[in-house]
Amino acid sequence: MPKLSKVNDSYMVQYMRRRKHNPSKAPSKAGLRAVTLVEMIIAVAMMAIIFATILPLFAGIRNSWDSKQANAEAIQNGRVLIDHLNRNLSKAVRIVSVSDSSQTDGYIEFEDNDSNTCRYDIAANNDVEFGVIGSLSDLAGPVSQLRFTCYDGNDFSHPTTDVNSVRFVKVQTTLAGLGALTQDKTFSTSAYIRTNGNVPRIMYDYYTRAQGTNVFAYSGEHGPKFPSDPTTPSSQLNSAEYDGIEVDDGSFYVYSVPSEGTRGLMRFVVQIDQREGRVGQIIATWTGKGVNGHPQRTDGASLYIWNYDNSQYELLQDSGNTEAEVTVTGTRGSQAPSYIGGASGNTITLLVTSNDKRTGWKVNNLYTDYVKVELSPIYP
Ligand SMILES: [Ca+2]
Repeated sequence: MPKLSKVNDSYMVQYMRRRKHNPSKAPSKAGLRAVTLVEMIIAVAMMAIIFATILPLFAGIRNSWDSKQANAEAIQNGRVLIDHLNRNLSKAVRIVSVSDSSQTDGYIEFEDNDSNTCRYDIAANNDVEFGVIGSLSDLAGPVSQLRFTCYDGNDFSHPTTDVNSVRFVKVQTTLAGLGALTQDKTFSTSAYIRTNGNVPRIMYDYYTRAQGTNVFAYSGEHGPKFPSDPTTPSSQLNSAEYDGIEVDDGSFYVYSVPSEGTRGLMRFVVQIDQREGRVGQIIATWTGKGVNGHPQRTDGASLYIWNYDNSQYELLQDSGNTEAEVTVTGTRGSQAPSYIGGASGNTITLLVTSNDKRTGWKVNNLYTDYVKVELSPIYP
């Protein structure tokens, strides 16, 4: 006990003495506060530096997360879209219409199993839309590209938009990046068209049909480029003359325009065996040449088809100014039944005219080598 109190006493006494003799060295209240502030300022400054270093890291992590999510979403969108295209195109019965392979905002129309005509295209909001024509709805997007490239069954190097020869469709679409965080992503797929290959064209010409019975040809001259009725000219070819237009062989039926100021005309009338509602397409082809002997007159010939609904000829193709033998051709698709008519309701009428009139004694000859009409049937 005395020992302890002695020790305590001595410490206490020493402290008090020190304080008494040297008061400035003793810790005061004010001194304690000053030290804490400095420490706090230093601490705050250090924290600011640390946060300044760490925060961008957090932002980076968050950006990376967001971009991964957006990219994943884009890939998901793309896969769903491509799967949709592939599934539906593979079930197409026939292609009705398709955009050129160079078109980046392309479209395709096709007939499905239920005879609905469906369509893929890019909507106004840049989404890909799909549905039966007249009621399309958005599938996925936005896309910056939707491109259809079609081929026939034998040639995969030259794209075609001839819907009757399309057997294979390639689709390419690019989903636009969602904001600055993602990149554009391009997806592609392809599909074989099942049944177009089983739809051969039905061909009518002057070799396979009965001349003067269900296929007719007439020649004559005319001032204007084409008549306003489907019965001019009316002078039918004889048997020897028909021989010239049976086969595409360089032997011709030649109509030589007899009068000054007129053109040569040939009218071809083909009676078909199909009902007009079963005709998907009419493809008319004429091979021959128009030769005008006058140097200032135009050579060549033009092919027309009679529209039975509008009662007028429509130009299919003009050969241009050439004396050479040419093939002019033209197709009528969705409105094909308008070009089938006549008394028996099964007639297609074509007209070929010289591109220019006869002048003076210079010859104006219309040579016909071959004519045919092909039909793409629609099967039930
Ligand atoms: Ca011939």
